Amino acid sequence: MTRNNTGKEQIIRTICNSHCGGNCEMQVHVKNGRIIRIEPDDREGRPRMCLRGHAYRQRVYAPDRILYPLKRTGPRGAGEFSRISWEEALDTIAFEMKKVKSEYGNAAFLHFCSMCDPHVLHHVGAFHRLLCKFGGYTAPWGFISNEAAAFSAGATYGTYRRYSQVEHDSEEYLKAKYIIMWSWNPVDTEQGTNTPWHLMQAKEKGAKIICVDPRYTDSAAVFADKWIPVRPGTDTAVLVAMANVIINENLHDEGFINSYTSGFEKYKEYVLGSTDGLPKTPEWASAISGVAADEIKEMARLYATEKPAVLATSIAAGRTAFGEQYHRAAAALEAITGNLEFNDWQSRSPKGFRINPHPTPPNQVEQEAPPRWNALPFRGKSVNSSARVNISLFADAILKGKEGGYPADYKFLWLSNTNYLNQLSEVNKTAKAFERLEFMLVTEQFMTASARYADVILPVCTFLERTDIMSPRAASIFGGKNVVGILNKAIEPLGESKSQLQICEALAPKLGITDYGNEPDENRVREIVAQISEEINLPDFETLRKEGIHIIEASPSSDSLKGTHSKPSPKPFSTPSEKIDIYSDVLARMNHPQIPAVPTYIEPWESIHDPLTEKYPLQLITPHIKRRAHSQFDNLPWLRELQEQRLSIHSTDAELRGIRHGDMVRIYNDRGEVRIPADVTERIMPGVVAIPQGAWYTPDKKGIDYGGCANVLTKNATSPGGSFVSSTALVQVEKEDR
Ligand SMILES: Nc1nc2c(c(=O)[nH]1)N[C@H]1C(S)=C(S)[C@@H](COP(=O)(O)OP(=O)(O)OC[C@H]3O[C@@H](n4cnc5c(=O)[nH]c(N)nc54)[C@H](O)[C@@H]3O)O[C@H]1N2
Ligand SMILES: Nc1nc2c(c(=O)[nH]1)N[C@H]1C(S)=C(S)[C@@H](COP(=O)(O)OP(=O)(O)OC[C@H]3O[C@@H](n4cnc5c(=O)[nH]c(N)nc54)[C@H](O)[C@@H]3O)O[C@H]1N2
Ligand SMILES: [Mo]
Repeated sequence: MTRNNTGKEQIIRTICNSHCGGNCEMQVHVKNGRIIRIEPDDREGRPRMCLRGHAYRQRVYAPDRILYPLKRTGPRGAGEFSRISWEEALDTIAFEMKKVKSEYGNAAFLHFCSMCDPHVLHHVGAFHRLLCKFGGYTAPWGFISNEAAAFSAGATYGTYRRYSQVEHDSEEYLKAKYIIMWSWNPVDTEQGTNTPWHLMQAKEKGAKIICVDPRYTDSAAVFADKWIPVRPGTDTAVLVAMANVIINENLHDEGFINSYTSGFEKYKEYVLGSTDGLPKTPEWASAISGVAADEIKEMARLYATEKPAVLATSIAAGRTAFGEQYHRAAAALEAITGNLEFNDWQSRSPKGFRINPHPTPPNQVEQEAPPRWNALPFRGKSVNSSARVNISLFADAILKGKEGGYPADYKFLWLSNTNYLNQLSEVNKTAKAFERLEFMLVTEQFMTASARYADVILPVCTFLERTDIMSPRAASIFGGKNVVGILNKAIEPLGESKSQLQICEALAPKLGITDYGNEPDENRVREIVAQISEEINLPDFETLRKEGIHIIEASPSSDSLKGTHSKPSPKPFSTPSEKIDIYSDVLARMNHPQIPAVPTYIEPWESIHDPLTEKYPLQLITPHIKRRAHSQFDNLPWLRELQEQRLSIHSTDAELRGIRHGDMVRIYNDRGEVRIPADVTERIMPGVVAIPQGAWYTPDKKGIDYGGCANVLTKNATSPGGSFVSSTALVQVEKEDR
């Protein structure tokens, strides 16, 4: 695995995990220190890397890659920078950090690190350790992707591990007679690399597949027997009405309910309307959601009787106004029909394989703070700390600080592996927040919308230019088995770019930290392998690094939980009742009208009944797109060629506005304006429009975005449980008047 310049071609194995739901083995062909080709793994049953993985070579050698430290020379956001030395960059950062620390204290530092290449060495842990050694910082809480699902799983099962109900094993799909794909489009939106393959096998074996989505997605086209369009944000009503049909027709599974759930009677009262006088009938849900009552009845009956049935509810519908209710209602439906598999979800968690590469002191900023009001007891103490800021509200926190009820005034922002100006809601508001900061540091590979606001940008290398380890984790692609993998370095870092860990190692002494350490990546990875080997059987390091992803065959805790619809071990749930809490005491104690104890439909803000519809009559959703991982890869010509950034709009809505296929349109609301071409189609329901999330915010002088960044239009608000809300926004669309 040594790198040389002898002109011989070498194949180096690594794992691509660039912030999608995949983990794909890569064979990187290197000649004379340059990547000449990237191929997928070709072994039977192994994950096949996608178009983005194939195009990674273009990303590494992109002409717009940032290869040197940069200092801002123009106003924030203008993108005017000049090259500086590492020495100057580190001195500047250290000076500003010390100043902010002495003037405002450590809580004034905000640091965020997202999920790209989320491995052990070059990820959040490296920054966290540095900042904790520096006296602490304000960290975020809340998963951007799925906080609603995590909140629901916490309340319902007492764990946040089974946070998404697409986390089913391939075996479950292969056995299923009936599969509901709800808010789930795995053909485009990666959720486990081999998932579409397993779904195809399920279909070939005769499973009936239904797709519930406002869009007729590629997944609906390929897999589904039926597409059921639903109004965004109204899924809970449909799920509750399905429970109504099931209970009224006595199709629920009494045995399962009695053995494994708690609070069914209270849910039944809500569903049948005995408490509020409003039975949650299919007709009731139909008026809310646009789904025909007969469709709801049929889905309910088939789901309750065509067993085994899988309700695969993905997380986009959870990123709506009251998203946690959608996940709670889905979990309740699964439980009352006994369609819940237990075979995997404890073994899924690689518990016990705690990697502790470096001792890290506690984060002083969080030490004394009490838990936040909506903390769930099953989450870690630091995640529950009221000193943290909800990730989606960080711009609001910068703008309002202590006066606005936040725990501190925020002065210094460090973004690593994230592009939050582009990726969190209300770009124009976030831009204002960035302008207020005393100092902003961004560690990046590209001049993103966020990086344009930085005072200093540090160049980060790609995962192909560093060594790392994928720590033991469960992967649905391997039937829930735990896996471990080595990410081998294929080439030297380009230009003066450095890895995340190298950056922290270089900055530490400038901050007066003498014990951060400084060691080659490979040594650290060897140490970690040795550490894991104490707990589980692993091949030696050299074998492991040649292998790519290593499947850990025997999983210590899985034996007792194997089998088809096997019953769980006596008390697998850490809820107060030690059962599946359909009624949750923990939620009841929060005593908040919008966090009810049983799953409840709550009308979203900016719904079709909002008076705002007079100005902005269309509901905007912002799905993920195949050719990008969020904002990543948007700048690569190979991928741009494949899919244009367009607004999907139904032909009747387009006709009403004189819009023809391909016309440039204005999409706007009070928060901003985007202009991109229209895709006039019948593959989206009337009244709903879609902009694929992640396109690079590219404003003109008036602030009109021609890049197609959906978050110019989304609202900066969280659900009561803390979910990022990216699919609850009203807009108007009209033809661009040139
Ligand atoms: N190619 C690619 N794959 C990715 C990513 C990527 O950026 N690109 N991102 C990865 C990450 S980090 C995440 S979190 C996951 C996200 O995974 P998801 O959240 O599942 O992905 P989305 O594409 O946003 O949404 C899935 C489907 O939900 C539909 N939908 C939107 N709103 C609603 C609603 O209110 N109700 C219903 N029923 N359906 C709705 C959309 O039309 C879409 O077809 O994807 C991962 N995979
Ligand atoms: N409207 C709307 N907005 C959304 C969503 C939505 O559905 N709708 N989805 C949300 C979701 S689920 C998520 S998870 C967030 C994602 O939000 P982000 O995490 O901000 O999105 P990315 O585009 O992945 O940004 C990663 C950035 O890190 C840089 N980077 C720096 N170092 C590295 C590195 O070592 N490796 C890699 N690969 N990149 C590095 C990349 O160049 C890139 O600019 O977006 C959210 N935003
Ligand atoms: Mo995500």
